[in-house]
Amino acid sequence: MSKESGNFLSDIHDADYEAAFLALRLDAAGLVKDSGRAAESLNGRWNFGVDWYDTCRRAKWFLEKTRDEAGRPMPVDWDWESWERMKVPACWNLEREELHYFEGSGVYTRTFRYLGEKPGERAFLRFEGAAYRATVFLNGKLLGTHDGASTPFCAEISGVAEADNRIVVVVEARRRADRVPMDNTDWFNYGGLYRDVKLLRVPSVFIKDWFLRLDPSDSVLLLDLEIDGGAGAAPGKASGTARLRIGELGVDAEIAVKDGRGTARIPASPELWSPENPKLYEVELSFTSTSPDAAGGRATAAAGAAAGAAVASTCDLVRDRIGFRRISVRGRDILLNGKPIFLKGICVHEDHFLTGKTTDEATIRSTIAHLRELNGNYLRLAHYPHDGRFARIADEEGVLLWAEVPVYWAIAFGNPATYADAENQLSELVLRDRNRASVAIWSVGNENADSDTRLSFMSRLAARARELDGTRPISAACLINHEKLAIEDRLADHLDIIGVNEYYGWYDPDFAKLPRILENSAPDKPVVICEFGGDARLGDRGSVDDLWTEDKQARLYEKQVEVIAACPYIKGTTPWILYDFRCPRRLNRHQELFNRKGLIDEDRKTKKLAFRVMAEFYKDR
Ligand code: GCB
Repeated sequence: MSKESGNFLSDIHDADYEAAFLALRLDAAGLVKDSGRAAESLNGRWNFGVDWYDTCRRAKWFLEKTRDEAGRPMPVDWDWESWERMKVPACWNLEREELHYFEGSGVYTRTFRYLGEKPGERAFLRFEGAAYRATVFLNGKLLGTHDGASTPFCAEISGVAEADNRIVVVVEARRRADRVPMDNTDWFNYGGLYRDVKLLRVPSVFIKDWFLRLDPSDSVLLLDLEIDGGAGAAPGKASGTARLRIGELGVDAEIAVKDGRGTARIPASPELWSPENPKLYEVELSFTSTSPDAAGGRATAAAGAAAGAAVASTCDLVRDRIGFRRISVRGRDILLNGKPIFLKGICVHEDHFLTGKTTDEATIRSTIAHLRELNGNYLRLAHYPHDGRFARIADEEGVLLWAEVPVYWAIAFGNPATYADAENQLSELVLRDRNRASVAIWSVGNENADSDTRLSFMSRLAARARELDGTRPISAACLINHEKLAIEDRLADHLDIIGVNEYYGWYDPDFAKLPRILENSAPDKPVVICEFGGDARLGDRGSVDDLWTEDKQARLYEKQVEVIAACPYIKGTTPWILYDFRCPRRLNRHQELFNRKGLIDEDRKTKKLAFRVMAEFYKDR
């Protein structure tokens, strides 16, 4: 139906209704670092409507138009306040039985008050995770659309926010072949606003991003910072002086900022962070603008009266606790602070049987406690960015992390939009976590067949990761070339550490292939085995040859660690996986919709026999 026709009704006839929402993107370019900022939480019980036909966006409910031009009431199909309440954060799938497999659109809405506190104040909404696509509206205005289920994004509300505000977020959770991940994964597709939603207040000119780390080869701290230029100035054009203070290190350095950017090399000899000594320093970064209009005309309506009043000379100040360490690769070794290290790890999904991908500090700490019982020092956070608190807590606890983007299995490698999505998710992950000492490795994907389009897609991602962070090794979980029986993948040329998934003794019952493969291969880089394992249902016992039993799983682990221990170039292992996790592909009587490869049951408490095998292996390394 043509839009020109006189009887075209956009609410029902516009098949291309989504284009306008996609034209305004919320992505890595708009991410505001929230470390050290007082945020106000917008969590709680929001009103929620299951919008299976996506009518909120089609019929523009967010405009809240209830009267015609002449002021006559019109019938509308929404009724925010009478809608049921939905917890935020939460995966909707686990909040209502009838939503267990729901993958459509859900409309979340709530009101909040916002009174600007300071002259020139600006405000942002920050979403830590919305699965998969979120379109955000405030007071009827489109703020933008974000893609990607597991990374944070921000939307500026300055100028749009009033004293009383209505926020509407349409979250759409479809699995699609062109998404990252695509429609087929070995985990559950949770939907909703399942991580924290926050309100950030910042000065007119503010520190948008900063990256502080130790030079890989010198006693020097490297700092890059980005200042948002604020009102009146073209974005990114702020000039002034930043000041970095680390009292305990005697660091007090001034950094010139020009056109919104500053970089510095600051001599310092910090005590190095490591799993044995997770030393963190209190860091303070401030910025004072020399731009004439730092107080800004971009005041919110509520702060408007105060705009133009005198500004304090310090425009912005943020704090964080940061560890300094070096992680590198030399030949076939992985070096932490210059010394070879064996990464004693395990994979973990975010999935929790009660809360899905919604997590909390206690859950993260108990995961780390289980890692310690395994005598481990390292976790692979599979297969997507986990909650941002994970790396913060790992910083404190002294746990090394592999952080990954969901470039999983058969992504649409030839599709430029899919690449843009993957690159954006990677950028949001790196921008969120690159000040975290615990994050040791960025991974650009998992188990992708070695094709030309995949090579070009993933090598570009590896290059992008290096561009955002030149201080950490890049890896990916690759497959064995099962025809040649060798570790062989063209992507390895673009990686610093070769990750390998292998399931000898399970999917391929011929375990004898594994030692042959390791002998056949001569990698010039360190290899980490980032998956091996097999399923066992807790409490199901049998002979070591009986599939699905704890006994078979434990024997498989014994054989695996024996072969791995004898291989000179394997420098770490993360068996699959710490906990059983929900998985719609797993339909046999042992699995019952869970992947049962956990060393611990889905209850996240009860250990299977193989747990001890792994703990023994790590004890002596
Ligand atoms: C793999 C995948 C992982 C699966 C696992 C399995 O290779 O990387 O996502 O869950 O195997 O259990 O099959």
